[in-house]
Amino acid sequence: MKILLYNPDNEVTNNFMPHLWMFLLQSLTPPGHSVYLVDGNAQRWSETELVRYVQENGIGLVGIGAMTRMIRRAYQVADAVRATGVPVVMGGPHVTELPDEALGRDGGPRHADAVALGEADRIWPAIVADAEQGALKDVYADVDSSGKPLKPSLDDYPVIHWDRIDLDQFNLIRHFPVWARRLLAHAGMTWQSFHMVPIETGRGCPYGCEFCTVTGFFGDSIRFRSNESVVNELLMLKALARRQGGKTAVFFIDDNFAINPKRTKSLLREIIARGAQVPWVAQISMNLLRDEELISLIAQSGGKWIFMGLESIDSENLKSVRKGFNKPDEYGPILERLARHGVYAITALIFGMDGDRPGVAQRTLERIRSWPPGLPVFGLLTPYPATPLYERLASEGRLTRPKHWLEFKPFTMGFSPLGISAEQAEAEVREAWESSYSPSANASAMRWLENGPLPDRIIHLLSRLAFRGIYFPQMTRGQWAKVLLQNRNSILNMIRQALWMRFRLQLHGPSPAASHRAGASCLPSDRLHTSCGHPRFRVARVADPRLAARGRQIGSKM
Ligand code: B12
Ligand code: SF4
Repeated sequence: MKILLYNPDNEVTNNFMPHLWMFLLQSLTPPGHSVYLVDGNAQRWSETELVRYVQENGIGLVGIGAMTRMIRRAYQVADAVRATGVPVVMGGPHVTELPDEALGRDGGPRHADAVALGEADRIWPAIVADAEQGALKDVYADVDSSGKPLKPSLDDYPVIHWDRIDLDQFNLIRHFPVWARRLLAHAGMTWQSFHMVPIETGRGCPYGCEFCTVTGFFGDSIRFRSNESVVNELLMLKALARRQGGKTAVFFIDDNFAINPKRTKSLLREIIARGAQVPWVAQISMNLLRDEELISLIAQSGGKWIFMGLESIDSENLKSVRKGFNKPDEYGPILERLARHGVYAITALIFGMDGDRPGVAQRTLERIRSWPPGLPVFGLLTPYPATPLYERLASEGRLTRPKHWLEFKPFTMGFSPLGISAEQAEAEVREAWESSYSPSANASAMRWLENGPLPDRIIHLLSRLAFRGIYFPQMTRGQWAKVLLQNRNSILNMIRQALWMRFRLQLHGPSPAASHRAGASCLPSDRLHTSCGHPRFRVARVADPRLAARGRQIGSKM
């Protein structure tokens, strides 16, 4: 049977990385079937185009995975496919939380022939077998005889053959503008390809933050892959990049990569010992980053960016969403410690919490400006279905759009906040994005980093330009041209420095900065600069592209 796995586009941004579930299910598909993968973020097909693809390729089963944010789009596609008589199975967090909606058992239309609840690793082969027999059941779930959900062990995690998959469509360099490619080349980064690949090393987070679906979905039991299987995957990717004359970076998509610090350190040590370092990004909660040894291992093993859910700079807010383990007073020192090791942070902040008042953006921005430059992202507190937050707001009668996902509007409140109006909370988010990614904020970040290696700074600038696109539409050439024009001073400055560096190289051979690229280390400078309001460290490590190409089209079809 021919199976199509489809990931709907998110209707807001392009994507910087493929979605792991498709590759995982493909690896878990029993022999004898052909699996086609289409990521709607790369192949922006209309329903008609997708249906044509299904028909022309004789697809017998379509699998669609989606988070809540993409579910409206997922249902549209599913409806169009089902109308042709091809069965659709849906999986992922949203349908796990609301299976009746997808199956039309809540009074609404039916969108799926079957739904897979929770982790589908072990139930996928049965779904495929039933579909082949034309005998799909409504619901598939990995449960024991008493109906209790079973969580797959990751001990026998399948090999995802990235080296056999045509990753060309995921090559982010292809989508870099010419000036950026030249800039990278002048700085010695002459890669033919750059891929960001998702790898999971473990599942689960026991913290149970009120707004998060993870503890409910994966359970609070944490499971890990063996170090060996993760390191082998990294080595495979590294060899692949070498063969292609390119670069691969990895996003460890575990919800909390250091949830068991002992195990994380042992994995990082093994990465270092086996020479499996690639530039990587991971999500780690800030309370786990107090550990200097962990940070040092992160840096040595290739860690470049850590995604941290800081959520709020107010302790009371954090307590109100069960995230009191975040200590706002520690944010600055931890971010500075990371920066001293050449590791920077993507910091997620949420507005609309019960303690927020008008002016929350300004207060938060002031705090952010005192930190080393990172990539802040701002959102509104969002009641995702089946979260404790959803239940609380529903019981308090505060949900204004109880099915906000069916009328998805980015950066729009779904409930009435307590100390601020919904409109004001939305305006605060806008202000925070506007200010954080303004040309002057970008220039200030570049000044802060000016003693760091040039490749680091180029990547940082590209990342800033791309991250802006999470809030402000940046999907067309015209929109990009405007952003580039606005940031021309920072860009020209970087081009000047790249040319100067090349000139010096030709004249004198490798400079100390170039030896950093070769992996030399140096200690943080002891001087503190305050000319632009930030403490400044001399950073020895070199970053490679990671989230730099957010806002590009990628996709997979095999
Ligand atoms: C990586 C990731 C991202 C990436 C996504 C890009 C990418 N290419 O992967 C980035 C960083 C961009 C991202 C952003 C966001 N994310 Co996110 N993300 C994740 C994360 C950490 C990992 C996803 C993953 O690959 N998991 C591993 C795979 C194997 O698990 P899985 O996808 O669930 O798939 C399994 C099952 O669900 C099932 N399955 C899935 N699909 C299908 C399909 C079929 C047919 C079948 C049979 C089975 C099946 O089988 C799989 C194997 O068991 C998850 C948390 C998590 N651990 O899952 C959050 C998560 C998915 N994200 C979440 C959220 C809320 C967001 C944001 C909205 C946050 C925000 N406010 O901005 C944004 C929105 C992004 C966008 N533009 O649309 C929520 C979603 C909750 C929900 N109900 O929708 C999650 C669950 C985290 C959370 N805190 O609750 N995210
Ligand atoms: S620490 Fe992160 S993954 Fe864990 S429950 Fe909280 S928000 Fe979710």
